Amino acid sequence: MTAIHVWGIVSTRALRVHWTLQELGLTYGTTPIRTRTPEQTAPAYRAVNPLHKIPTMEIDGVRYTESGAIALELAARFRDRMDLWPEAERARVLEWCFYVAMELDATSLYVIRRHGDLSEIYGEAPVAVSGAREYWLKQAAKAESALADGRPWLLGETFSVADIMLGSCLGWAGRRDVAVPQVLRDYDARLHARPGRRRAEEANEGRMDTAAGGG
Ligand SMILES: N[C@@H](CCC(=O)N[C@@H](CS)C(=O)NCC(=O)O)C(=O)O
Repeated sequence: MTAIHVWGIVSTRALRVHWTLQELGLTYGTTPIRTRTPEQTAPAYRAVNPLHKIPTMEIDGVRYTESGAIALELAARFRDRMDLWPEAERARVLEWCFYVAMELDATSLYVIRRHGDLSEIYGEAPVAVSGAREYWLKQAAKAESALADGRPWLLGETFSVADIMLGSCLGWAGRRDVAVPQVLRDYDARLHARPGRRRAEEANEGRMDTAAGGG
């Protein structure tokens, strides 16, 4: 059996990994490291991930960082359980993943977070924050328009890693008081109704024994 271990809880990026694992019905070990705690910067975790960011995943003795890459690797390895990265839509899923990681996460929500709530660490930058709020809405229009025809998921009837990536950012946006178009709110409600998402929230909040599976 494949040995999987995840470092990181209570984080949007860690949620992506827990969510993928939960959709796939896998059991795994978790080290419940949180951001901005002494455990995150301690030598023990620096030995796992020199940048001491979360999440990190180890699978069959090999470690990976970057939540999107981890989710895709899991999808590729375990597609016989559930196909979260359909071959026919390979590049489309990648397109959505890079869009989420770059446009919604790195240049919008993370800017708002770093220079808003976390400004004591990263510095005040009100112009950057208000610019990022506008940029978020402009970029979110791409996802809004893809879902405007009433399709349940980004690819249509097939739920994929693209939805895990986008869904993680919608939850994050909700907590940052960022405007979210109604089409994306409805989609977010569908995502929250998935048992895999509910289990992922439990795992990401440290309320689940992920090695045993189930909540
Ligand atoms: N691009 C990375 C970002 C990882 C990341 O920044 N994680 C945050 C928590 S959500 C973190 O560890 N922040 C603490 C720090 O930057 O020191 C990914 O998607 O995995």
